[in-house]
Amino acid sequence: MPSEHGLLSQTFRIHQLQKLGVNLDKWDYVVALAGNPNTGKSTVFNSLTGLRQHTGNWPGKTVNRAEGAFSYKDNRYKIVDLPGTYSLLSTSEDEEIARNFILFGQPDVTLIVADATRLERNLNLTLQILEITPNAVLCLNLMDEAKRKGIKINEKALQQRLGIPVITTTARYGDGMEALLYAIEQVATDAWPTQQRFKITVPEKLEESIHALESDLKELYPDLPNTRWIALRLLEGDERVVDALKNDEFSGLMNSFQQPPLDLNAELDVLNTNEASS
Ligand SMILES: Nc1nc2c(ncn2[C@@H]2O[C@H](COP(=O)(O)OP(=O)(O)OP(=O)(O)O)[C@@H](O)[C@H]2O)c(=O)[nH]1
Ligand SMILES: [Mg+2]
Repeated sequence: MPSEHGLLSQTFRIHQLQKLGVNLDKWDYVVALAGNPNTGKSTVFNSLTGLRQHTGNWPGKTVNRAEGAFSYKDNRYKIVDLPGTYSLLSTSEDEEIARNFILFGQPDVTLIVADATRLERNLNLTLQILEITPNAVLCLNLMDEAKRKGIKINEKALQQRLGIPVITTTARYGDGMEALLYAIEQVATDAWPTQQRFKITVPEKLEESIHALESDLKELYPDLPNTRWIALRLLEGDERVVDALKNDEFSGLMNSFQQPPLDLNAELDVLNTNEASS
């Protein structure tokens, strides 16, 4: 039985996912599929979900969204294919969708699909995602291409530095998918050790400013997830985040927490049924 606070944040999260357009039929865990454009995200998505998928648009946007389901061992997973982006910081609609989903949807696992032949560029997005959430898996895809080009990657060292599972795949031929599923399960079920997670250290002065801003944010929005991330963006002058604060967008998100939708109990029933049957 989750604690009262746990239950509240769970119901909040369910509502966030609904607002972000995720169908809540039946799932135990939500996986967000992120990565640079053209790294094989959709290939991985298809390989994991087969025909259990449907497509539409992101709510209020013209950007395509694919959502699918798969099961592994005893758990059911909902997976959402995010738009391909090089960063989560600037101003395109794609980046906003990916960023908002990872930040406010709080997926259980963010699966980052990277092009193994362009690792340096791809790690940029990886680090930005790790700033938001430690619950990630890095999939180094296009390994056939990397081998052909004579690129060797020490994935064990990378795994150690990043503190998340790093799995090599050739999604086009389905290579590495079982290992990928296992890694997703490890992170989703908290079986992956958390003590060595990646942390970006910043100068002490900056840390003080982050703390000051964080406590203001927490006072204004007690349930806002990732206040550290938002404080960092405010200090950088990220226009989107500054605008969100000015336009009281965060407050809108919090309102939905304080006034849960009428069918919330039905959603909780679904959750409880899932818990009971798993
Ligand atoms: N050689 C090779 N090609 C791959 C692999 N995985 C995917 N591809 C190919 O790479 C191309 C892009 O794959 P997608 O799955 O569409 O990539 P994506 O990341 O979804 O692309 P966007 O949604 O446009 O960002 C396709 O032609 C795939 O067949 C792989 O492991 N090896
Ligand atoms: Mg795609």
